[in-house]
Amino acid sequence: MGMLEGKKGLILGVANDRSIAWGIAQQAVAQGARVGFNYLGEALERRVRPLAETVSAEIVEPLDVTNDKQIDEFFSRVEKEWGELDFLVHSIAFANKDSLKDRFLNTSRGDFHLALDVSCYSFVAVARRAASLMKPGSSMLTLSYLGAVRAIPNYNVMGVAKAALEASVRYLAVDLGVDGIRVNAISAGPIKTLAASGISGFKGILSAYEKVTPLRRNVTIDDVGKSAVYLLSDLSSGVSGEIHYVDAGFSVSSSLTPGD
Ligand code: NAD
Ligand code: 0WE
Repeated sequence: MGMLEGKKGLILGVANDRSIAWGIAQQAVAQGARVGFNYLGEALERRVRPLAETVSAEIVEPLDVTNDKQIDEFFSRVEKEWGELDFLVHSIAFANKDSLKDRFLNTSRGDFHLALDVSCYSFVAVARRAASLMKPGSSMLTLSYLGAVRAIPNYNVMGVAKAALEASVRYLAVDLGVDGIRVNAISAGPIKTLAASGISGFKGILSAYEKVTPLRRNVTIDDVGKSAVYLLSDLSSGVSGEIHYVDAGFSVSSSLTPGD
């Protein structure tokens, strides 16, 4: 009997088979979950549909989270198909590439708004619609990064968006706690995904991490997926408002080099 047997959940943010959302989907389905996905635009639809088929996804619909009408249409479809929802995973972030280099100081108003809208407000927007379909015992999860709590070179406005996202997790946990709905985040270590490609110096981040993390390795989308199953399942029934690090221990270690 799987830890998510028969539970119905939305997993938002699959772009391809390297996406953290895909790692979560595979682990959730392995534990008996029934899943639904979104895709952003037709280019990604061609990537997401074949993946969705391999896990017998029951919902695969377009959703650009900057568009309120699309959010409403997406959740209308979910309500019609399933009626109720047991879990929600939000694995979506975006910032203008130019704002992820050089100085945070120079972030434009437009780039700030875009990053906060896609990477933070969208969680609030989908949480509200999802909550209306959830009963007590349901669980929501989003993805964060250490740049929320430390100034990490070049992460810039995304760090500010993740700080706001982590605060949103706490406020949503309070709002939805009375309905028996839990809200948490996983703060993942760096993983080479589409969102990480094109970040100059990302290879260097990965090779530095594997030398200094307590586990002496990087994390994978399977590592994140397995912790997500715990946070989405009844195993974490007493956990809400939490930022759970899945980073091979990096955030608790002060070592710059192994053995220090
Ligand atoms: P990814 O590129 O596979 O996933 C990001 C997803 O966001 C994509 O599916 C993309 O389509 C979606 N997206 C962007 N703008 C959108 C919009 N307007 N509407 C709908 N969807 C939109 O990359 P990933 O690394 O799997 O990222 C998933 C989450 O994990 C993000 O929140 C990211 O910040 C977080 N995260 C990533 C890392 C890492 O190193 N890769 C580490 C910690 C946290
Ligand atoms: O959250 C992220 C990635 C966020 C991201 C990445 C991109 C690249 C392509 C958001 N928007 C965009 N827009 C693009 O056009 N991570 C945690 C991965 C990441 O991104 C970094 C990192 C790490 C780690 C950027 C700079 C420094 C470190």
